[in-house]
Amino acid sequence: MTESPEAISASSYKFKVIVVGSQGVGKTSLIRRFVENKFKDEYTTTIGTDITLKNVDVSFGLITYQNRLMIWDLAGQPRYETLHESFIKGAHAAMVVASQDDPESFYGAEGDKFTKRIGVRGWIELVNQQVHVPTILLINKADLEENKILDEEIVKVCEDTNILGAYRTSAKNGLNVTKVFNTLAGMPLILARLRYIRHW
Ligand SMILES: Nc1nc2c(ncn2[C@@H]2O[C@H](COP(=O)(O)OP(=O)(O)OP(=O)(O)O)[C@@H](O)[C@H]2O)c(=O)[nH]1
Ligand SMILES: [Mg+2]
Repeated sequence: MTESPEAISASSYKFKVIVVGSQGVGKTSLIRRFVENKFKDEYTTTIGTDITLKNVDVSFGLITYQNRLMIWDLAGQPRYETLHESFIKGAHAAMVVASQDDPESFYGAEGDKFTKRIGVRGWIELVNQQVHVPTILLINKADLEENKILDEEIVKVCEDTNILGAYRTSAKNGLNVTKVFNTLAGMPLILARLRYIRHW
């Protein structure tokens, strides 16, 4: 079951946001762009899990919430799949990332435990086994000319799953990165406020 975000005060909450997706799609780079506004061309694969904290204010008109985001970044290698359970547990929102120049990161690929890739539908399934949370799909590396993932395919995946929205992003030039994180940061608030409604 999905837990409500932890209230720090009446107008501030602590959320866990998980970022999942195949190896090398840019998960760590997207987080770095959002948190530090920086980008590195060199690739250093994530080992296990990294956690980054970031305060994000979300306003609905006159009401502002000061949220503390705990952004969990999971290594994309299949051999880390045993970590998934503890990684996903307690999440309040999720981002699933694929890369537009790497169709396997979107569709998945058969293989042994070192080479298989689970793709967007596979990641959604893994997340949904444990929590039901607002989920957004990111098709990253939008700055590259090479684009092997059509809009129709993206829409189809979203219609078949619980993905709420999909954005083309670039950690390199910043396209849509802040927008996606800010959008996601507002969503668990809805769940938090629903706790005040009787009979829910
Ligand atoms: N052109 C371009 N390159 C990117 C973008 N995002 C990431 N990269 C590059 O892609 C490579 C992999 O990026 P990472 O952020 O390490 O990917 P990851 O998904 O965290 O990979 P793992 O930790 O191995 O699962 C790096 O060389 C980045 O510089 C982007 O938006 N555009
Ligand atoms: Mg990484």
